Amino acid sequence: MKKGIAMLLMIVMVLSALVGCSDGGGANSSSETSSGTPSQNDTSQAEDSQGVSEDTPFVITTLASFFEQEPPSTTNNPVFDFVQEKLNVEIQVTWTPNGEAMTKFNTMMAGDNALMVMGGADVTSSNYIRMCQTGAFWDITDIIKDYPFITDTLMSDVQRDTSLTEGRRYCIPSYVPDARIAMVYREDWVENLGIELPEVMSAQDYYDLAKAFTEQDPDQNGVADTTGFNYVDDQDKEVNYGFNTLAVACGAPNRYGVRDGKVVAYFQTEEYMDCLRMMHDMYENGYLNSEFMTLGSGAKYNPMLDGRAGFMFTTATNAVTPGGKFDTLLANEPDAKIGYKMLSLDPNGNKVVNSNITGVSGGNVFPVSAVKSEEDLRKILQFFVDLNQGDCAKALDIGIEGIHYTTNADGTIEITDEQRELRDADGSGSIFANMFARRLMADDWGQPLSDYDKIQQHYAENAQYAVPDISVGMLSSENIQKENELASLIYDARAQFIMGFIDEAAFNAAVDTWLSSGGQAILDEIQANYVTE
Ligand SMILES: [Ca+2]
Repeated sequence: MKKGIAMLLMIVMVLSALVGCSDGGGANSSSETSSGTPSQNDTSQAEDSQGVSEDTPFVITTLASFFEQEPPSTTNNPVFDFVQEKLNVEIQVTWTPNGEAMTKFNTMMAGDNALMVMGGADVTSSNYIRMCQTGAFWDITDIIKDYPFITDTLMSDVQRDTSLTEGRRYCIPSYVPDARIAMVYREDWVENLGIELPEVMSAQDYYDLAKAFTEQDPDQNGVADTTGFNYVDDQDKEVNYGFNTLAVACGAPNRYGVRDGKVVAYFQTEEYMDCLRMMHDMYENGYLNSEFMTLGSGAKYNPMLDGRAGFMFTTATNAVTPGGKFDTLLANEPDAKIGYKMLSLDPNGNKVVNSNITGVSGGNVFPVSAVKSEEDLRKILQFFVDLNQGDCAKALDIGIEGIHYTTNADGTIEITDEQRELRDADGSGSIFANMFARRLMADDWGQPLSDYDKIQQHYAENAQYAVPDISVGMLSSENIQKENELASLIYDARAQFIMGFIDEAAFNAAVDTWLSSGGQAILDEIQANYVTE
């Protein structure tokens, strides 16, 4: 573990050193305007050419989404100003709330209002696939080979493949960590019960914890008023967090996998049935919350927030306190402690993490109607590279020296509370959070790491254990639509089995119906595309 972090930091530092070189300056090179002089260092390809430095700024129009109430300010934003000046670009942003990004994307594309860099692409949607097929976007499959930094550093291993459409690259996916789902749990309850949790949790360990949290009065109020597992099944969205994490811990694939050379759906495997039986057992014994079918996305944390439940599977950064998802619990129960564990141990002794269900969540595409030439396309790609290296990377990660941080004599970075707040308030911290392709986490500039940063490090460390959904990027739009149509067959059967309404024979009958109603064609298509990869 320690060794892993050390190794990671080393890699980050080596990268930083390389970046320092290509930037042609020292660690603290000046923040004045781009010199315009190409780097002296000629060790690699097009990436070092600083291709966007000419006298007139290169204009990049973009659709970007924001997560807060208001988009980050683009005026008097020190980081936004710094990047534009340094790289000699003018960025014209059209903002959209994150929840509306895909709609906005589709509306703008349909209305012929495309911008040069469009965010919000949903690579699994049939609409998007059709746009690719009809030539709406630049096919960057070959061009991107000149920018290995983008494919190596700005994409996860899983996303590199899953963001392709019919084998071609149109999209640079947003960097969603391959591994980010964890068991988030009541650490204080574990302490109350004197339980020693293993670092890597087997399915049986999850079961035992759910049982102990239900039966042993972990909140020590003398009343049997707790449930172990805060399970949520709002069908196709959050199901991958809870059920799929346990399924993967039981040794099942993540939605689709390969058995004896054949692509199968996970509900065709014995390991899936092991998981299903365990879930039913937990339901029968009250180790999981009985209202799991009705916990919509707004209510999914409620059993834990109310202090009734002990753990759930969710994004690990939700465990950060304060600022994560459990602040209201902490407000009511100041002694509550939230912990997380990311790794599961499957029956074969492999460390595994359930990866996110779609593999790709949004990304940048380049409409041919807005990017007029390959030269312009290359300028944009080079900008993506430059934005994530050297002084720009540092500005994105920690802001501007003297405004957002101070460098100590020993090279470490000091950030006061006021500076941290200013970086939030002036938009510097969030301006590039969701606009263009970016690195997963901040480089090591000697800055203090927040709890959030530390979890991001675990994401990177654990990516190697991610169990991806192999179907992403492998299906035609027709079959994606078909898959959505058929989904309720399995979701319903699963829920009914967990609640004891149907037996295994009935569950298997639902699987057979799925296969004969189009499911087999889905498996065949994944098989054909997967094997030729
Ligand atoms: Ca109790």
